[in-house]
Amino acid sequence: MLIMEKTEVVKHILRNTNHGQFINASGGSSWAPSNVALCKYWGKRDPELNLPVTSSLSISLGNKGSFTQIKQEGTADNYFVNGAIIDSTSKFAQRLQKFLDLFRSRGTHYVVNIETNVPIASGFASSACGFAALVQALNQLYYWRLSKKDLSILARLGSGSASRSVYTGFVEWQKGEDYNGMDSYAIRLEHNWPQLRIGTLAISLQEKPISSTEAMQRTVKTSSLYNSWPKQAEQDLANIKLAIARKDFVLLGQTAENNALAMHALINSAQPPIIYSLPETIAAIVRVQELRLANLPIFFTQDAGPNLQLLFLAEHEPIVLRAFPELNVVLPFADNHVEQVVLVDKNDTEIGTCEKLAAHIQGKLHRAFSVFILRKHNDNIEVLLQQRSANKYHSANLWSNTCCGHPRLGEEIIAAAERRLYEEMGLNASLQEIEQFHYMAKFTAVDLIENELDHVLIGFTDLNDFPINLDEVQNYRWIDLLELYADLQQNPQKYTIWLPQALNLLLQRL
Ligand code: 2P0
Repeated sequence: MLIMEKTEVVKHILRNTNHGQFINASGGSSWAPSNVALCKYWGKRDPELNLPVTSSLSISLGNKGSFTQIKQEGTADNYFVNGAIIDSTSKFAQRLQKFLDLFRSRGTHYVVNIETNVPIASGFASSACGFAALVQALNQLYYWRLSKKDLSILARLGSGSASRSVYTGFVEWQKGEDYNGMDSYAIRLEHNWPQLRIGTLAISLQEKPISSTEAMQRTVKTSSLYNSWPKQAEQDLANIKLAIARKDFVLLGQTAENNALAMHALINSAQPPIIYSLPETIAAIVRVQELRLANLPIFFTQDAGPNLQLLFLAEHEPIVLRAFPELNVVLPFADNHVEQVVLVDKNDTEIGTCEKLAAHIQGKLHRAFSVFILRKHNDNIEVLLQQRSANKYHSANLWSNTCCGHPRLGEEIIAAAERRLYEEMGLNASLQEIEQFHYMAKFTAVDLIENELDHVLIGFTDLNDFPINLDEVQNYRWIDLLELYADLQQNPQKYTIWLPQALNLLLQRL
């Protein structure tokens, strides 16, 4: 059998790139999503090049992934994960160093900064997004200008599943036949499925006792069931592709779940056996089955670890979140800047993001803003109120301050408030922040919890007519501030629950 080394593959891929002659002084950087396989990769026909026995198919995990920056500098490699330096003798550092050895010229070193929101080595596929982001960052650092196909091949040399993380959405990693793996790379399937939701259920974030690489090898060598796997994987792949093309959620979920269970049966039957599930994993699987018996279309998949990924549709998200209150919801096809809120601590320090509906069901403290547009009228100050549309997910039809909303990740509060004011009220105005307050409320009718650090902003206008967005706002009116204060005491049911607190802050500042 012909054997090819990683170095030869790298040489082949980089043959037309002038590798090493041009280096971007400011470094290279890239983001890549994590992915979860619906039809799993389990078993290598070539462990050196991570060539798989079967093709696999994954879906990217929304905004879960890694952002990697790389620079060529210094007298030794230095790696940082989320700001903390990594011990150079750790397994993680050694794996990274060995991979970078494929690209460095003699005597050169790298500083690598990895920002990730994916736990490392616990079956949430950190190596997938890690290696994909790294090769894309190297592509920038060295001006390679490689195709996605070549980047997928290079990422595969780091970790098999990384070949799929150079794309978002549904991705198929075609196993290929060649001994050198030049035909073993991922392609993106052109189907979108915006209603699809994935919920990551973290059972344990401890480092797993046996790496997937090792478990995979042991399974192939010792499991008496392994012979049946290639056929099953091929059939599952065909069914999943069919399900995606037809948007047949039950076929997709059922096939993905069966595929994961079959993979775990192989792993369990290795010698000595490997069991990734914990008691809590099994309890969650039983819960999924119970929900399904109660006619909820929900399925799970499980990678080489104890954690589960739940598959469901947007319309069932509220029920699923109530059954699994700690679920982290991922939207593989949505614009994650729009669909996420920024989670904060009591001091308004960012601690992460969360899908908007999930944050309101789980009651997670997040950043919000409330805008008051004011004008002087006959020596009094008036405020522009909006009446929320009948379609709003909470506090529908109630009167409130001029506009409210949530900043997107990385968006300044003032910019977010000015954007939202225009989107809701059709009004362009410069705003300034005056104060912030914490407010928590339960909306029992819709079973949602508001837990917000609310920034109060003010602005002024001379306008009288506003081209309101009827999806958000059904009406508006000017009212004298003190008259509003009095009416809030008399008719609180007409107004949103946060308005009194926000108004009090405003009155103290005027
Ligand atoms: C997958 N997994 O398809 C399968 C299913 C875990 C379970 O690919 O040895 O880190 O680096 O190629 O990619 C995890 O294994 O393994 C994995 P290597 P990798 O997502």
